[in-house]
Amino acid sequence: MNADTPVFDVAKLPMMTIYDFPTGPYPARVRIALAEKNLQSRVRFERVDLYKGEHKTPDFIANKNYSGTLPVLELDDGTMIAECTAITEYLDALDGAPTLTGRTPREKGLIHMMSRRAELELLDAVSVYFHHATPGLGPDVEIYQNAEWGFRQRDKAVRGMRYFDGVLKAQKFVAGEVFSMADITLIGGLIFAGLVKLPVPAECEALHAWYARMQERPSVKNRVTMSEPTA
Ligand code: GTS
Repeated sequence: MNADTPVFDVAKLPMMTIYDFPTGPYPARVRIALAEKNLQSRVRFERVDLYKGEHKTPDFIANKNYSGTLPVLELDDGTMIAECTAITEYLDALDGAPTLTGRTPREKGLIHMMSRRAELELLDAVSVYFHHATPGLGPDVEIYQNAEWGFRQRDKAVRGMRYFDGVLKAQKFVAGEVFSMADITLIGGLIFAGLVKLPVPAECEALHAWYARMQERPSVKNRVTMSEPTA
């Protein structure tokens, strides 16, 4: 940065709204990203009750997110951005420091690839297991379940844990030597695995050690309480 570079002032950003469910694993991804970027003060949270199916109402589908999932980011001009990766990319682009999605083309490519891999091989697989092979969000919300598919995805998630254990044996973070969106996605996967009581195999020592380190980060530790009133 030189003397002519404008200083980024968080306080000047317009307020944004996040529609989410405080303990949800996908919402956790955006909450962690917000805290890592120090943007909490520019966000108000609106709780959408998943167990009541508030994310599947015609109004939510039409006006918030066609896919009927959380989280959703609403900008001050009413624009709705869904999908954790898209939201994280938006937040990251507001300011360069610290970067969560990469600085160079190489970093950006690797981070996106590893984050998507953490979704495909772990987080989304655990989610399918939850929705198909457990009571999930309850009978009013889970209108179609396929337990066999759910159990296959559970097994895929455990294979994913072993894959990421191998990755983390060779490098400090999921996409290389710096903390990134890919770490946040994998954290989301392990949060979800914890909620559905799907343990990380004991022999995955590198994955266990990495997760213990991640849980020390204030962004991860305080993710649920960050939306609670402070007074
Ligand atoms: N691809 C989406 C993303 O990355 O944002 C997936 C979002 C997602 O599945 N969110 C969960 C959801 O809305 C929220 S939580 O389970 O983590 O709290 N699930 C409800 C449903 O009916 O699928």
